[in-house]
Amino acid sequence: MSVHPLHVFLRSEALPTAFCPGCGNGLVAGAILRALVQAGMELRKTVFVAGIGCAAWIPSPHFLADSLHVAHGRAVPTALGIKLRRPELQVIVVGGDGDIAGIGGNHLLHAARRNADLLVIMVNNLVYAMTGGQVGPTTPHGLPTSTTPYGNPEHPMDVVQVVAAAGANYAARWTTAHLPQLEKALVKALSMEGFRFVEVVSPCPARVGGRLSMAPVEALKWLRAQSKPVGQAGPDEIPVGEYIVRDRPGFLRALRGESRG
Ligand SMILES: Cc1ncc(C[n+]2csc(CCOP(=O)(O)OP(=O)(O)O)c2C)c(N)n1
Ligand SMILES: [Mg+2]
Repeated sequence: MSVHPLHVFLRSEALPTAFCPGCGNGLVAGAILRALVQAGMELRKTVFVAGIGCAAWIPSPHFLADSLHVAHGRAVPTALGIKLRRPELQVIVVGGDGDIAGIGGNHLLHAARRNADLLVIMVNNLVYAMTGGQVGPTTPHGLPTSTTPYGNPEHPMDVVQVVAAAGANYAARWTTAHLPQLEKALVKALSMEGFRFVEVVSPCPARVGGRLSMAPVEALKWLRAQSKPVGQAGPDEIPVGEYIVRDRPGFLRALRGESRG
């Protein structure tokens, strides 16, 4: 039997995965590992931090790397603490839309404002999936969820735009139907300092109604057809690409006074 080359980065006891059939989290996991290899990063010099939720299970239990599971929404401040104490480590946060933008939204905002030297990967499946598909900050207007059975009366937040406006060095969105672009974005983000944010729109066939509950291949085709470059996307389309690329000094250099003059 042939063994996939990325197997060296996976904990064998975590396989087969607990993710549902058709979940996008496996695609995101593969993209992260391939990007780390392309960027020449060593897993032993990488620390993953995750809060709570399905997406927060991408690094732990799957990756053969140091990883922390912390309280819901608190991955970003925990990761910043690690980075401040061990600046030589690449610190990567992985989590869901509910964890990162909902429950941890205030941490996200201020880490971006500080340009904290972290890479944050937010898997946006449009709902709080692990707990049953409740409405969240990224749920599209009108989408039925378990807590809005007649359709979401609220409008979603464009988290990438918010993070870019708050002061991040890098902010981009792709989907699980754009894996080469996603990998390229992650490789670029890994080479930069400061706050880097990559959102991945991802299907959840188990907990999301509407189009993302379609059969996996159909859902990916729909995601691809629905995506338009940033600035060209209509109201019901998904803007993909880079929102901001800046080279302001990151938080660590700013603390050392290296950002002045
Ligand atoms: C403080 C706290 N509040 C609520 C929960 C319940 N909870 C566990 S997972 C989860 C949903 C996470 O959603 P998201 O971050 O979008 O990840 P997904 O499961 O969709 O990948 C919630 C609300 C919790 N564990 N802790
Ligand atoms: Mg979610």
